[in-house]
Amino acid sequence: MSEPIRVVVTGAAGQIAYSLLYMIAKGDVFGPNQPLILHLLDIPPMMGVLEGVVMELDDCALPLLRQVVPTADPIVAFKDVVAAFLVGAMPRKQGMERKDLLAANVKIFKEQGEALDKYANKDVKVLVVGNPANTNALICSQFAPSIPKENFTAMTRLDQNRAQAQIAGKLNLPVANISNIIIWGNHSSTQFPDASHGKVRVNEGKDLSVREAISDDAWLRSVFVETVQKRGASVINARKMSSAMSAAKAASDHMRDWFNGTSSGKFVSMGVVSDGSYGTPKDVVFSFPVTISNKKWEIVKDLPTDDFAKKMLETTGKELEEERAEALTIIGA
Ligand code: NAX
Repeated sequence: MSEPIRVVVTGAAGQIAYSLLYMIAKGDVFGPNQPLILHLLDIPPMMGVLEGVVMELDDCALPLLRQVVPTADPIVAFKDVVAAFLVGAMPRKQGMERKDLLAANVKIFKEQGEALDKYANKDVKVLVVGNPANTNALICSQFAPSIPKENFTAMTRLDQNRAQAQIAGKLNLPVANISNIIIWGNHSSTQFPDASHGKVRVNEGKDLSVREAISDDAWLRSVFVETVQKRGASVINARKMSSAMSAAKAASDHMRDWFNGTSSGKFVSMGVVSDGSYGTPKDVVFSFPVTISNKKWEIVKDLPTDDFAKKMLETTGKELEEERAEALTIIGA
C-alpha cells in the first residue's frame, strides 16, 4: 500500500457530498490500493451537520480511509491536497438574479483559488462542480497563478453520462456499449450534447457509429439535445431536489479518468481552459472531448463539425464569454 494522499471535498455537508464521500473513501476514484486522508470543508453554520457526516464515515469502517479532517477553515482544508472536489457553492435562492448568484460565487471561488495557490500541492487536480461551474473554475484558476491552468476543470461529466444513457435507452443496449458522446461548452441549458462522433458496440469487437445505429438525425438534433439539456430540471421536478447521486457519480468518474487515463480510441468531456480549438473563445472554461494519459488531458482535435454543430458551439461560447465578462466586472479586473 502507498502513503495516504490528501483529498478535499468542499460543500461536504451538502447532498452531492453525501454520496461522493462514500465513493471516494471506498476507492472508486483513486483505486483500491490508495489510502486517503479526507479534508471536508463547509461553512461555520454547517459544522454540526458535518460532524454527523464524519460519524457516518467512521461507521462505514472503510479500510482505505485513514483520517477525516472536518473544517470551516480553507487553510486547513487545502493544505497539501493532491485532488480538490469543489462542490460547495451558493445556491440560487428565490428572487435571486443570475448576476447576484454569480457575484456570490465569484467571491467564494476567488478565495478558494487563493487558498489553493498558497496551501495545496502544486500539482493539485481541481474539479469544480458548484455552479456556475465553468466560470467558477476560470475564476479559481486566475487566483491560483502558481498552479498550472490545465489543473482547473469544470464538471460536464453528468451531462455526458445523461447523454450516454439516453442513447443506450433509445437503442435498448447496456450503457457501457456507448462511448464518445460529447458535451460541448457550458454546463447550462446552452450546452451542446453531440452524439455525431459516438460509437456503439454491437458485437464483441465491432463498433457502429451512433448515427448509423439510430438512423434518425432529426431525433439526435432535437429530442436528444433537449432531453439532456433539461435533464437537471426534470430531476428537480420529480424529486423536488436537484441531482445528487448522479452528480456524485459523475464527479467520481471525472477525477478517476483524470488520474487513470482514458482507454485507446475513447474520449470523455471535461470543462477545460479553451485554447480556441473549434473556433471557440479562448480563455473561457469550455467543455471539450479530451483524451487523458499520465494525468494530462488533451483536447481531441479535428473532429468534423457541420453547420448545426458550429451554431451550437457559437451559442454556448457566447454565453461563457458573457459570464466571464460579468465575473471580471464583479472582481473589478
Ligand atoms: P447543497 O446545497 O446540498 O450543498 C452545498 C453545500 O455547500 C452546503 O453544505 C453549503 O453550506 C456548502 N457551501 C456553501 N458555501 C460554501 C463555501 N464557501 N465553502 C464551503 N462550502 C460551502 O448542494 P448540492 O446539491 O450538494 O450541490 C452543490 C453544487 O453543485 C451546487 O452549486 C449545484 O448547482 C452544483 N451542481 C453541479 C452539477 C454539474 O454538473 N456541474 C450538477 C449537480 C449540481 O446541480
